Amino acid sequence: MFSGDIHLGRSPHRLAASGLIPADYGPEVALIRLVDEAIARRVEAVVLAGDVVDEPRDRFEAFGVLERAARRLSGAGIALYAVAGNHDGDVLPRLAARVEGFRLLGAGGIWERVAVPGAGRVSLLGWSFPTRVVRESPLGLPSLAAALEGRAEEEAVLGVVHGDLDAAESSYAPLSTRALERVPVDGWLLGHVHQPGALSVSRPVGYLGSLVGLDRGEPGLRGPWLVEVRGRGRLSARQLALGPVLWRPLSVDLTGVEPTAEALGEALLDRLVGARAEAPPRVDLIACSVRLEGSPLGRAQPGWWEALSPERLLLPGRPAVAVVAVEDHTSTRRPLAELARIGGPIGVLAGLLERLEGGGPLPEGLDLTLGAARRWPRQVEEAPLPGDRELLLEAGRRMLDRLLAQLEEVR
Ligand SMILES: [Mn+2]
Repeated sequence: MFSGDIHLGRSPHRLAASGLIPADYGPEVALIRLVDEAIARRVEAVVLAGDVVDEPRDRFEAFGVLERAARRLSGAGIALYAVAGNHDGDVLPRLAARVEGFRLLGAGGIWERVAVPGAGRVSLLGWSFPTRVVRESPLGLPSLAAALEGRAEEEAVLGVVHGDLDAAESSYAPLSTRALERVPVDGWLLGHVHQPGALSVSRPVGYLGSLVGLDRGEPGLRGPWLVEVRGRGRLSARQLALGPVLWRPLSVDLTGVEPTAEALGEALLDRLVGARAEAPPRVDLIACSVRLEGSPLGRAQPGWWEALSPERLLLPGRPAVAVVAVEDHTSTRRPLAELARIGGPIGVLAGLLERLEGGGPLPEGLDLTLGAARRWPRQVEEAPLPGDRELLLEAGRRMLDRLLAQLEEVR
């Protein structure tokens, strides 16, 4: 059983505003579930693909959690392996030395191959971050070929490494898909990016994803991957949706709805009940990021929905459903062409948006600003952002609505 980034020590703290206890839905709970499942399924090994620990200051919590996990697994005859990532390049090797039964692969940045006990002819090929920053691809290291020497003809090898796929300039162990594919192994299971890749293929090369979504930037199902090896080149991988919280975007169309807290409450309740009905069985909480869309009746003041406070937007039950964020993307939906004829700032902006919507070129000089916006803040490095055009259109639409509201106020 394989897990991507766990980030022990991090907490989905946003849930506190909903009156929930964040730790109930965090990495520790997710890891306990993984161990339960590994024992129930009698797997041979549990393998963690780096960023097991969020920060060195989290060593105390991580030590306790990993010690317990290792003890339970070894009691069931299951081996526990890990590679270190950019977050825990310093701390994980030290913890591995302290925790009995916790085996670090590729310590010190030197590739290593180990046979998995009890798994027939299956071995793991791993590499660990020796420091928190690695600018060269670990696939260029001479220890890679050395680690593969002496491999038996019928031996299946699974590669496990933490790194940045197809990002040559990355400071976090850049790895190219092509170079990974050239290594004669049966698959690569990677840590780093929190969005899981498509690994349910005969020769998987991609990210395992976070073990549990840590914030709303990680929507969708999360959990460990069950990898079965029936022989060389005969692999199957499937994800087990064990994450206690499911972060999900939820759009609510307010077209034709009065812009009052009352009417919004009703529309929201409908959608939350619907989201609960679609929940997978092991999810305890659905944390929704609501996006208000459409054209409500009449003119609403910016922020009118704030009358609904987060601690009231919680549907208890199993799973519980919480609204953790609301973004107002409702629009006047007056045709841009009509607004463009108004003149002044509204006309200029509407004209620009019209050209953008029509597929026209992005305005010059904006690429630098957008580049900066993408690199900052660090917390979103692992979450996908919308495209440049979409970002601009969203911001422009919002600005246009504000300008129109101001115009109305003046009148
Ligand atoms: Mn990472």
